[in-house]
Formats: sequence, structure tokens, C-alpha cells
Amino acid sequence: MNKDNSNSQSTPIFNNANENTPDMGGGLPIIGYWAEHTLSPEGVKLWKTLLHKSACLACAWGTGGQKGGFTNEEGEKLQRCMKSVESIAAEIQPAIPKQFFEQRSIEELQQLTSKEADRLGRWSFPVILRSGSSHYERISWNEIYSICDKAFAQTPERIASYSSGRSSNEAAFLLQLMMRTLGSNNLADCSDLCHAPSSFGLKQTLGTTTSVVSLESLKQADCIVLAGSNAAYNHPRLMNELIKLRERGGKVIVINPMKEVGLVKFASPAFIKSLFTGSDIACAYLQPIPGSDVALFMGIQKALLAKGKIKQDFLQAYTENWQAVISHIENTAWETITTACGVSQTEIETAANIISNSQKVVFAWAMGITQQKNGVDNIYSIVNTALMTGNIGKEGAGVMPIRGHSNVQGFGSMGVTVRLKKEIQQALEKLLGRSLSKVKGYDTHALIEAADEGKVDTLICVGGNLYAANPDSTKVRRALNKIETIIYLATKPNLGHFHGLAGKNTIIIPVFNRFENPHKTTVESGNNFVRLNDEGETHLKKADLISEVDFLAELAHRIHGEYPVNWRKLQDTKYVRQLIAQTIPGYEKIGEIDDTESEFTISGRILKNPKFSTPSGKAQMFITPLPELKLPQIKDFDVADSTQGIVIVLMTGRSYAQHNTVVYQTEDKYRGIPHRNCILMNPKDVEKAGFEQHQRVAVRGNVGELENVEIIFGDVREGAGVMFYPEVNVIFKAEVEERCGTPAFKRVPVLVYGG
Ligand SMILES: Nc1nc2c(c(=O)[nH]1)N[C@H]1C(S)=C(S)[C@@H](COP(=O)(O)OP(=O)(O)OC[C@H]3O[C@@H](n4cnc5c(=O)[nH]c(N)nc54)[C@H](O)[C@@H]3O)O[C@H]1N2
Ligand SMILES: Nc1nc2c(c(=O)[nH]1)N[C@H]1C(S)=C(S)[C@@H](COP(=O)(O)OP(=O)(O)OC[C@H]3O[C@@H](n4cnc5c(=O)[nH]c(N)nc54)[C@H](O)[C@@H]3O)O[C@H]1N2
Ligand code: SF4
Ligand SMILES: [Mo]
Repeated sequence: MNKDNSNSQSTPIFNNANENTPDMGGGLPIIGYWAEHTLSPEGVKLWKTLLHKSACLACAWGTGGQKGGFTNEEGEKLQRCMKSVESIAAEIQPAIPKQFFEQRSIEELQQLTSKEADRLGRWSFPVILRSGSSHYERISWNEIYSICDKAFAQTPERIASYSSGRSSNEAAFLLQLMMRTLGSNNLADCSDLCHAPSSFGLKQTLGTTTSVVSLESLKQADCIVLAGSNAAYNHPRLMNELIKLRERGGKVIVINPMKEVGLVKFASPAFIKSLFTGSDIACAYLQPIPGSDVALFMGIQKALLAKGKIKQDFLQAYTENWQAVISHIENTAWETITTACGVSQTEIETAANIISNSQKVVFAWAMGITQQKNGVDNIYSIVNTALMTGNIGKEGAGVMPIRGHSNVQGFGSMGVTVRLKKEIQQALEKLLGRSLSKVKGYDTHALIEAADEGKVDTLICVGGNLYAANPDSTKVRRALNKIETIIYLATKPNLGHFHGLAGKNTIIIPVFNRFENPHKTTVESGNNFVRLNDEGETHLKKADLISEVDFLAELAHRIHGEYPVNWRKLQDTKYVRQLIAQTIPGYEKIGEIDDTESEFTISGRILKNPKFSTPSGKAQMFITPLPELKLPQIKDFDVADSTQGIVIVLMTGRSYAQHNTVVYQTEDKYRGIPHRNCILMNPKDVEKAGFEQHQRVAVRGNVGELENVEIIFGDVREGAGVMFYPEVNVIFKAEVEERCGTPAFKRVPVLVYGG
């Protein structure tokens, strides 16, 4: 069925949505979900958690904290979305029964899907899988620590950590201090798979690593350019800001090869009118070729140049290298640009006009921009556009990476990164009374490579799912198996605990989550706001859980004794916060937060003036090379020449009801995708290949194949398709952004064929 949503003049039209795609994102199903969960037997626990003074677990938009579970930093109420409920519902599951692991062998556990693994319940006592054993078994804390004593006595370069951004700032700080004191810089983190190109690119250009826009500032914008983000799924409260912006006459430009229904029209439960009729979101919806955003932004710049809309005085006063960037644009022909991005000059000019007619533009982006081989160039091209239009360094404007996990940004701030800030390095060296190791640490990509080469003996994973989050699952499994000891700190089981097994000992340490910790903790939102989480308690009454801070401090004490700090004293998180205040730039106020309970915006992050923390104090502009986007041919996939099929580019990402590698529900309601083993394609491509909707096909990447995949039509541009991770990670080895190791998850060439 062709959908025509053009009842409002400015709303883009749907061309190829399938018969199951609803007319708008959000809407009554969300209320239904809330009601179903909050009125169910688990409802009491759920409400208790929603009202607990702690930040939402799910995404980095950030809600909750000291002002109460539903309030954002601007004091606005009713700021919890259904994704928040979804993540809490998973955490308040009962414990996995005590006998469970005696009855289920690891082979059986390996048959579980992501959803089934998550539904097993909460980890509630520590377990170990020993080499040669077929079952996980309970292990005592004494034995855990004695295995750790040996594991952490290896050469520092052979010890590594991986972390995911759900834990606290305090746990993150301890992790990096423990590792760096040891002499290891191997602090791989999920941000390596995520926004690393944003941090890298922003550092080079503006001398910062995070958003320069606060929520308060966003509320003053009159235009938002939203590139490579499906905020309707992954940052639902941002949708309220887009709705309010449209209501005050502002404009939204969406750049995304896939027309996401919620970015066209979104019904938000926060506004009664919107809930029933839906609110228009995009004024212009540009659908470039996956991986071609640099070309599109260069097109916007070229259109602005042609109209004399470049703010030359601003460039002259506050930036460097602008002349080279401008002459590069002038020397790039329109045809080259439009061929590279697959968007017409007229459409690009429309977007450029909207930008130049606006006073305060915020450029926001997520994974469609970063998970590319040229992710850093993408950031450069966005920053260039913002600078050329004078949209950095004033209120209501700027650049805004939309961060993922609820404390992923805090992990970076605390120094859990392979690109440590100079200021932190100096503060740590002062604390240690010696230099930090100069050996370059492994980011996530390098960690897998090193493990596969037998260069890693010990790995500690603070949350996350290293196995399923990475491309080429078979290789990751093999690589992890070459590590002697892996220690997973986790709240709930995931595929990694059953497939990402160490050669000798795999240990699972069950931890409290954010709203259960026996002490206060803090987290940092993507908008640079630090939240305080109250102590809480767990519903798992007979469980043997430990807090991440307690475990890491005890481990560090055993490794380092009292050097350079009294680690056990740090089990009182107040003292960790004092250390953070002394070490981490912008975090001074955390030293008083226990007394004041005042949450705060990190100093030096929000740019209200065009003064930059670069060596020269000016913003740096970089020439952005056009990406080379060649596609392999059918024969390159090692199939017979006569094979009937089509080569397309997959954008791999999230369905509506999953949180990263954890699947909550199998269908993706807003894209009309009925189950996980589907490929969403443009009907024209399906026809070209001689297939039909709902036909079952094989999808082959460069290292594997998924079979029996159902074709679903969608409004994605020709030549592109969508599939879901973690399942799809089995079939491809990704290209990598060499400057920061981020896999090109959004440009995966595959052959779709009869199988
Ligand atoms: N409910 C929920 N919330 C989440 C998460 C979750 O899994 N579930 N995960 C959290 C995390 S860690 C993250 S990083 C974020 C992820 O949030 P997002 O980045 O919004 O999520 P993705 O599904 O990876 O894809 C984003 C969009 O990029 C588009 N895209 C793909 N390729 C290109 C391209 O070449 N150019 C452009 N312009 N667009 C492209 C896709 O069509 C898709 O709409 O969400 C966070 N919040
Ligand atoms: N193909 C493809 N692959 C991708 C992506 C993509 O778009 N496409 N996106 C990438 C991105 S952006 C990211 S961020 C990564 C995500 O990668 P990860 O962050 O490694 O994975 P998650 O699935 O978020 O990890 C979930 C697990 O964290 C644990 N956990 C939850 N809360 C806590 C807690 O409070 N403490 C502890 N210790 N553990 C906890 C639970 O055991 C849960 O099962 O995946 C990446 N992989
Ligand atoms: S937008 Fe993100 S932080 Fe806010 S309630 Fe929803 S999931 Fe939580
Ligand atoms: Mo992420």
C-alpha cells in the first residue's frame, strides 16, 4: 500500500511503506505499553523504580535524578518514555533459579536467542565456567579473588578491560585508575563502536569531545538538522523538543536514507493533542546513499556559497583553514556531489535555504553518521557547515552528538578511553608520582584483533556484550576463547556470557544496577548534565550481589595494596567523587554534591561564545574528501555467475524493541517488520532482483550468510536495506574508521539472493 501523509503541506510523503507501517510514530501503543506494565503484577516494583531518585537506565538523553524520577534538568515533569519502562521491566525480573545451571549445559545455553537469554532473569550469585566443564557452577568470592590475583599479575599489556556505559562515573573512574596504575592503557569501551568519531572529530575541530549544546540551549533553536538518528526509537524525549520547536515555528531537516515514520510524524504522550493526531516533525527529508553524508553536507555548503550566505566575518575571526575548505567546495562540481550522495541539487538547496533562513541552528547526529568508514570526515563536514553559518558559539545553536548509553559519556569523561585527555593524564601522573605507560591502549576493535593474535591473557568486562556488539561474531568468539580469564560484571545474562567464553575461566559477577546500589552514584547525560543517583535496594532478597564500586575497589586493593590511594576507603563513593573533583576537568562541583545534592552542567562544555579549547583558540576546519562508495558485484560473493539476486548496502541497527544487543520483542512495529529475520528493502530493488515482498531469501556478507530471511518493503532509498543487530553481525567483517577503530555498521555490502 502506498501511503500519502501529505495532508500537511510540509510533511514529506511516504512512498514505499508496507501495509503494516502505521501512519505515525509513538501514539496510543505507547500508552498501551505503559498501562500493561504499570498495572501488571510487577507494576508496584516498576512504579517504585520510576519514582526512585536516579537517572533513567536506557539512553543518554537523561531524565530522573535528584529532582525525582520524571523530571529533566529544566525541571519539566513527565519526562519518562516507554523505553525507560522497558529497561526497568527487564531489571526487575526474578533471579535465575539456583539449580538452573546444573540443569542447562553451556551447549544448551548457546541455543538461546538474545531475548530468551535476557528473559532467564537476573544474575544473583557468582558463577564460573571452567575449561573442560560443560556447566556454569557457583563460585565463592574467595576463589574469585584468588583467580583474579593471578590473572592481574600478568604483564600489564596483556590485561584489558571493556566497558559499556550503564555503570556509574564512580565505577568508571575506579576501573581506569586500577588499569592505569597497573600500567595498562587497554581501556576498550562501547563508545569505540559508537560515538568515537564524534569525540575524535570534535576534539580536532573545536577542542572538545562532547555536545556543545545544553537542553536549555536546544530549546532556543529555530532549526534542527537531524542526521543519521532514529530518535523516535532511541531517544524518545528528544522528539518532544522537535515537536515544541515545530510548534514555535522552527524547522526540522532530517537526513536519513530510511524514511523513519516517527521522524515524519510523531504522536507524543506528553502532549494530549499530539497523542491523538500526531505532530509533524520533518520539514525536509533527505535520503542520501548510506555513507555519503559528507557529499550532502558539501552540497549544502556549496548552495550556501552560491547564495552568498556564508558568514565570512565569523570564519575570519574565529576559525582556521576556512579558505582551503571553501575553495575545495568551489572546486567540487555539483554533479560530483549529487552523484556521490544521490540527492538532487534542488533538494539540497531547499535544505540550505532552511538553514540560512534560520537564526539558530543545532546540528544533531547519531549512528548513521559515526558508524562509517569516514565517520570522522562526516563530523568535519557537519562542523564545517555549522561554522560557515555562524552556528557555533552562541546560545540556541551548535553541534550535538546524540549519545547512546545512559552513562557512556561519563565513562569517557572519567578517562575510560584510549585517547586520554592531557589534563587527566597529568592529574593521574601527579597522583601516582610517576608517568603513565606510554604504550598505546587497545580500543574495542584493536582488542579483538590482539586477542585473536593471542596477545591478551585477562579481560574484565564492566557490563555490555563484547561478543554480540562486534562484527564478525565467529571471529570474536574465537578471539575471546584465546583469552585465559574473562570476568564479566553483569546484571542480566546475554549472548556474550554463553558465546564469549575464555580459554580457561569465565566468571560472572552479579552486580546491582543503578537504582539498587547501596551507595550514591553519579552519571553524565549526553547534554553534559551530571545526575546524582540515590542509594536503593534490590528486590532480589536472597541474592549474593555486589556493587561494581565495591568489587573494583577490592580488586584494586588486592592488586595495588594502598598505592596510590586507600582503595577500600573508596568503597564509600563519596571519596571517589572527591578524587574525581580533583582529577577530571569540569567536574569540580562533584566534590560538593554529597552535601548540596546539586546536580550540575559540566563546566567548559557548553559553547556560548566562539572561543575554543584548541591550541590557537580558533576552531579548525578540515577539507572533507568525498567518500568512495563502490559496491562489490554478485561474483565477489563467491556464488555462481548465474545467481539471481542483488547487491545492496545494509544499514545495520536497532529495531523498535531492543536495547543494543538485548532484544525485548521480536517485531518492529513502526517499520512493519514482523520478526527479527527480515530484510527491509526498497520495492524497486526487490523487483529488479526478481523477488517479491515476503519471499524468503539468503543474505550473504563477506564472512557469512543468514538464510530464510523475509523481504519486507520499506521507504528506504534504492540500493540500501535495513537489518538488525546482533543477529546480522554473524555475516560481515566491517570496514573500520581508521582514526578511531569504529566499524562501518551502517554500510555493509551484502548479496540478497535465492540461496
Ligand atoms: N530504545 C533504545 N534506545 C537506545 C538504544 C537501543 O538499542 N534501544 N541504543 C542506545 C545507543 S548505545 C545508541 S548508540 C543510540 C543509537 O541511536 P541511533 O543512532 O538513532 O540508532 P540506529 O538504529 O543505529 O540508527 C540510526 C539511524 O541511522 C540511519 N542511517 C544509516 N545509515 C545512514 C547514513 O549513511 N547516513 C545517514 N544520514 N543516516 C543513516 C538509519 O536509517 C537509522 O535511522 O541509541 C541509544 N538508545
Ligand atoms: N551491527 C551493529 N552492531 C552494533 C551497533 C549497530 O548499530 N550495528 N551499535 C554499536 C553500539 S552504538 C553500541 S553502544 C554497542 C553496544 O554494546 P554493549 O554496550 O557492549 O552492549 P549492550 O547490549 O548494551 O550490553 C547489555 C548488557 O549490559 C549488562 N548491563 C546492563 N546494565 C548493567 C549495569 O548497570 N552494570 C553492569 N555491569 N552491566 C549491566 C547486561 O548484562 C546487558 O545484557 O553495540 C554496537 N554494535
Ligand atoms: S529519552 Fe532516554 S533518558 Fe529519557 S526517559 Fe526515554 S530512554 Fe530514558
Ligand atoms: Mo551506542
